[in-house]
Amino acid sequence: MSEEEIVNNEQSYSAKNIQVLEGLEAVRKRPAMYIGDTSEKGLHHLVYEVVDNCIDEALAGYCSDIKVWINEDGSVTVSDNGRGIPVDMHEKEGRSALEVVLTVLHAGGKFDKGSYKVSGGLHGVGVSCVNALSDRLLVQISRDGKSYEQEYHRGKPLYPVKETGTTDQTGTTITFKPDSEIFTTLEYKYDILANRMRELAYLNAGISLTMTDRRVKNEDGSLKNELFYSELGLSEFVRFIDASREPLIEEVIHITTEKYGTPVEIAMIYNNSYAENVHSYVNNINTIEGGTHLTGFRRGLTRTLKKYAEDSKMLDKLKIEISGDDFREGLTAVISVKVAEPQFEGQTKTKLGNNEVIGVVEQTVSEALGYYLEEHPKEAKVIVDKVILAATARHAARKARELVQRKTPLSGGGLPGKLADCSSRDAQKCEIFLVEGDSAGGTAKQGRNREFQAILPLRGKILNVEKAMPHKVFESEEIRNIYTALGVSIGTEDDTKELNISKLRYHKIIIMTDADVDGSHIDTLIMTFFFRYMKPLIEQGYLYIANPPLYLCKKGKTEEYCWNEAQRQRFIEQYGSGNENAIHTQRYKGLGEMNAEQLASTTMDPEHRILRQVTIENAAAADHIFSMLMGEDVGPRRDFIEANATYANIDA
Ligand code: 0RA
Repeated sequence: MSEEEIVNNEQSYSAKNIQVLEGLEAVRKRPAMYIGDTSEKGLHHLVYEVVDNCIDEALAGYCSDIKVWINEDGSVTVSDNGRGIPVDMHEKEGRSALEVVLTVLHAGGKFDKGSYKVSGGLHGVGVSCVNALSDRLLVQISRDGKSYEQEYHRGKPLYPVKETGTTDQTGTTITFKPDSEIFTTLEYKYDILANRMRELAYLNAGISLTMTDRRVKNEDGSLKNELFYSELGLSEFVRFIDASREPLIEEVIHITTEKYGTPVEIAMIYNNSYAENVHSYVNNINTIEGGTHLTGFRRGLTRTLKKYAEDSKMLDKLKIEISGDDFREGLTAVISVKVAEPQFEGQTKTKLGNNEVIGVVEQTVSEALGYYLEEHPKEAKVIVDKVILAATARHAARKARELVQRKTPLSGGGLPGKLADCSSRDAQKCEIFLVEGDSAGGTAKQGRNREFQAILPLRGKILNVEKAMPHKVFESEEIRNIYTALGVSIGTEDDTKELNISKLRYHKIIIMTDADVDGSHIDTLIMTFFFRYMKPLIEQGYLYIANPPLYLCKKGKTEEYCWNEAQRQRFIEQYGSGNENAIHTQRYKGLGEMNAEQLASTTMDPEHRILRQVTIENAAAADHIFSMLMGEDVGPRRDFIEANATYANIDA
């Protein structure tokens, strides 16, 4: 359809079609409107957008293999073995269908009649957006025995589609280099992309996704490379998330149906932890704010388990009420629905709004889980026992929690004795350092800017919340101090686990520990606590890790702090003419080895420090990792911190 036709056709005069009229110039003018933002997130979003189109091709039944490469020059290649985007001439437009798909907003699915787009990126913007935001894009098509290609610069074709040879394959390969005029960073992170590929593999059983990093060689000379493929889909996803947890039932409960035309897939298992780990997806998009599918799941679960427990007289002796939360303690589940016309709501547009989906999922769960419980009385008893245990523990936790709430300052009083508070009351400007040990805490107190920096020393290792019952967590003095100091409270009258952060006293919460193995373990313990008990603070970007230097290098009067070996080598080059022995290196093992002034200038002062922000790119992957980290192995723990705490001099 030509642009003119759209204008003249009253029927198609919808907001969606008006957008079709906009050229790609609109995307370049307001990129954030189309891909969320122009930072690291948006940069990676470009890849998801292209891959989602390949997934659509796979879900339509035409594609089995998707490959992604990060190239040496920073570009990315996404390749599939689908039908290939059509290249035939579009008579009225006077250009190829391929060019239309790549240069017209929302034109991606125009040829796909009948089948609705189940995948599609968060904003469903299509590959034309990726094209608009790329300095260079090359598309290569194999179709009808021939190969074709076309190149673009910032969305504009450099030449018409050209035939390049013959082939017996079919498929689409897109290579693009994001535009430095648009993005604030151009560096692709392997782990971020790999996490998404893994997620997509679990969500779409039977599709293989390969990820290769051409920038990184393994020891044997091969390129860093992983294949993500799942035969069993969500049940394997649940196994992956719970890899380090102890299951209470042997088999994952796996439901796959289509109800009133809506495909629903659910996998769930109970483990012996106290955490609820329910992840939900709509059209392969992680709905981190939940929505109607999650509501339906919870209702179905509560109703079915409660009815089963009552009917089998297992609750007769129980004197306390069971709440909805109790049915989900130790539950790990993934819910994936495909909705033809999803309505996304909420702050980050990741909350499903379609009301009809509540009933769809609730009925699905009720029927399938009801049937499962009848068929598996042994497992059913284990699950109900776990629910009863959760209800009992919740009553104990409530008492401990009330203790926390009483101590939470209502009007500025009652702060923990160990807290050295700052004088400003403007939370946006205020920071709190959670410092390992009283001695480093003392140094930090001396070195801080007391106007806006507060210090809370923590005694050594805080409780491992991954292993402790919730009421034990609330009984821990160190943890109560964190709640009280931050001004954060939990669970009011209705006895939920809802976190109240409206009175948060600091917008930067900075974990500051020694730069050694123990320190990194403490970082992880504290991050785990925040992940499980104060997740919104991480989601809103309030949690950071301080980054103390590893060395102080000296040559005569010249001194320089170094954060890594490369920086130290550079100092040796510059001031010792490459001679290691001409340089004096002081290795800092702990914060305590620095005096107040050194600690302040290297690690605390916003002018000079480097903070690492803790982010959750992928909640399911983080879940897997946090449960894994709590084991004895130090290796993966460090890797995690490196990969997930983004380095950024956020003060600069
Ligand atoms: C438009 C129409 C058809 C397929 C595609 C686009 C398509 C797009 C992408 C993007 C990445 N991989 C892709 N594979 C296919 C239908 C083609 C037909 O009817 O033969």
